[in-house]
Amino acid sequence: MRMVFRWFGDGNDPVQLKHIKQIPGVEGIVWALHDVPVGEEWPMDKILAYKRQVEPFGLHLEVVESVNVHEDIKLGLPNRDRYIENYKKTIEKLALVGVKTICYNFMPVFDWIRTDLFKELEDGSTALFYEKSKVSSMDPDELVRQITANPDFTMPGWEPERLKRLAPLFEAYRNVKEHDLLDNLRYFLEGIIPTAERNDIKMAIHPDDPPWTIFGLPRIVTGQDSIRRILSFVDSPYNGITLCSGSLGANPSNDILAMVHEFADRIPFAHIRNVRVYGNGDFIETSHRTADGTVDICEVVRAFHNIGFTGYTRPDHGRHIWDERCRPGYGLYDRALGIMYLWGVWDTIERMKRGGRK
Ligand code: DNO
Repeated sequence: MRMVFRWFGDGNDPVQLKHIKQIPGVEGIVWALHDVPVGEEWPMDKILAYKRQVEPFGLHLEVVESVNVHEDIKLGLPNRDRYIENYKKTIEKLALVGVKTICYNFMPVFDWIRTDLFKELEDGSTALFYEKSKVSSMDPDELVRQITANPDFTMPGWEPERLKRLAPLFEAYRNVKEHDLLDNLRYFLEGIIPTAERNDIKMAIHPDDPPWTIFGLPRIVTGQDSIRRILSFVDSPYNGITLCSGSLGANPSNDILAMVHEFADRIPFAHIRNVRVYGNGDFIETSHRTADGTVDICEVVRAFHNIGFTGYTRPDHGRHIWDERCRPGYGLYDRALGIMYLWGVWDTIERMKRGGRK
């Protein structure tokens, strides 16, 4: 298990590299050029500038999250070939600075969604929360009407830029069904995986978050069967997944341990965090501790240990604790605590396997 930590870059993230460096066992950051518009080729000078900034701290840049996929690719529009070419060029450039894994997602229109970014937990900390009925009761047409009529309309986790394009995007997806989206993902993978292979970069698709259909939009990375299908589209170790215990764990019928075992040689990257799922389908992101949530983090770590996992791991999200002001879900303190929990479990398993010796 190689521990890494997501960092959004100077000016974008109050967390500092010198503090990340002090978390035990963290060897690199998970990064992206957040200011490059989706679909465009990443400029080499910006990639190199990022590298120059991070490397003095002794942290590597081997994991990128995310090189986002243009909607024209997801929609299968004629323009997609141009965007796929740009994607390939970005892969080639990232290889030049030592990137080994690229995390991406294939969710239409939205990335992750929550209904409250600062929901209070019993201990006074706050965390990302999803109220299922709030989202499922929202009719997509009504949503688009509200957004069009009210430029200030927003929901947590939605960037204003994305919202501006929302109405036309919803329209574009009106006739796109799950099998279309799958076909478009297959086309994308057939286009990029040979480049990833040549450049020794493992592609790691992130599960949909939450892992079910929202606002009538198709979602295709939701559980074991769908992941198996996607991995079969291009049968190469370079076509892999980001196994995210929190995203998949929001649906308690997902068997995360079975997935770790089944997809063992196709997981270049793991996001390990806990989530507490309520009976009505709502969920909140708790501390990493097994006792605090629905996902058995000890067993997840044990499963990774059992498969001899040598991929990258990040603690994913954390709560907001100790009055920290940070990006929602991405504070320093709780993610650092999460890392120590993960190491604690990992090191204990390791020691037990060696018969108690250091
Ligand atoms: C949430 C993250 C996701 C993830 C992308 C991967 O904080 O786990 O935004 O980065 O879906 O492309």
